Amino acid sequence: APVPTREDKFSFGLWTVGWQARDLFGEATRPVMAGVEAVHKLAELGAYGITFHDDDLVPPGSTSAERDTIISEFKAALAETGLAVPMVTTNLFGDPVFKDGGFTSNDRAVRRYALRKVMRNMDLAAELGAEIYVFWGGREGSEVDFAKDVRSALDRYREGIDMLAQYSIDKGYGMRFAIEPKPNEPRGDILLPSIGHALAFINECEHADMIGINPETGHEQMASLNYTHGIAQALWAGKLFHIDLNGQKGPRYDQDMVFGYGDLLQAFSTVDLLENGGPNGGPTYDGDRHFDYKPLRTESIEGVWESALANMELYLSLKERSQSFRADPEVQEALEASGVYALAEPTLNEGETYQDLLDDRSTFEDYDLEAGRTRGYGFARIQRLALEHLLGVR
Ligand code: GLT
Ligand code: MN
Ligand code: MN
Ligand code: MN
Repeated sequence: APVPTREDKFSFGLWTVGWQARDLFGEATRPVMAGVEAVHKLAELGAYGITFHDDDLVPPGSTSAERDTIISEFKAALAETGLAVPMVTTNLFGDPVFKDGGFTSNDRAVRRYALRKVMRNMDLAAELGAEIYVFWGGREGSEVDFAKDVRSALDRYREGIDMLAQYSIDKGYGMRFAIEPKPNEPRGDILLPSIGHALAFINECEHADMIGINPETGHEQMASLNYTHGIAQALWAGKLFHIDLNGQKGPRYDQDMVFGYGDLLQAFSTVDLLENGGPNGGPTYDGDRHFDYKPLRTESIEGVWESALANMELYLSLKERSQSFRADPEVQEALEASGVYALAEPTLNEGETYQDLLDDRSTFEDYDLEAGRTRGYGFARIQRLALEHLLGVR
């Protein structure tokens, strides 16, 4: 299998490899992992970066002296290994105080506390050189429709994001924000449930230019949405600021499996898009390839590192397969024959007006409708070739 290196820009949340596997039905099956241990082991496996929530790194309730010690040891480990901190985020979901949300809690004092918690952690993020700050509003939502005024909640959400954006600007942090959508869990319904909702929300923000999204594979797939299509639209809008890769088997609870374990074919098209930018090229994603997964609860620490490696290896394998797919002359010919490249051609000629179109009898009056109706597109061939490349049987 291909060996991950720093240049591949893989990163992991401290909460992923550090997950103690406490779930809804059972206690933790693994001990606490210190940030320093994660840094060393991830660097050893070939990762580029580590990310964290404030509370992953510094356990809630720590004194400020303890906090300082943890941070300085963490920094020393980063310096020793060369691991980067490309992204940082806030835990606005674990503490019972956030049971009705952070920025959108019905309780104003909670909302003000949430903003302070973020600002404090943004200071640390800036100190560690993080350029991306993620907002996953897992508790922003409701179970009871009548108990949450969604329009006011969105006003408060925007107010919070706008204020924090101003904070980053005034402090000279130069951060870019990335909002992470999720349809449900832990709330019955979460605000900004999909990529599309998040993109529409961003357009209403004051500093929209510095706000993008952090879409997670499984979160879109929980809603039966096509993740590759979603990130393609985010790229198209210039909003793919960060990414959470993992695996999910269709619409069920958030599984957070290793990348590729779930809809492998879609993982293939995702990697193809991220690495090749689509058939006609175009802008693609150049940030860290961040894995947000949970090592299986059945595993001891060996299984944790096994699964961390699996994420990176699978990504690299799919990258190789996507390169062979794109380089295959038969694939190129099939894409050509199917009009995949030709879709990049504007529908109207340069300078052509609707009047010109109306005057062009070949487009309607003389159009060979029957030919359009009966033609085949040849997508079946592309489907077969893609599968063959994915399986490595070509
Ligand atoms: C939490 C969530 C993830 C988010 C993390 C960032 S926390 O684990 O399920 O999808 O990316 O807050
Ligand atoms: Mn998830
Ligand atoms: Mn998660
Ligand atoms: Mn995530």
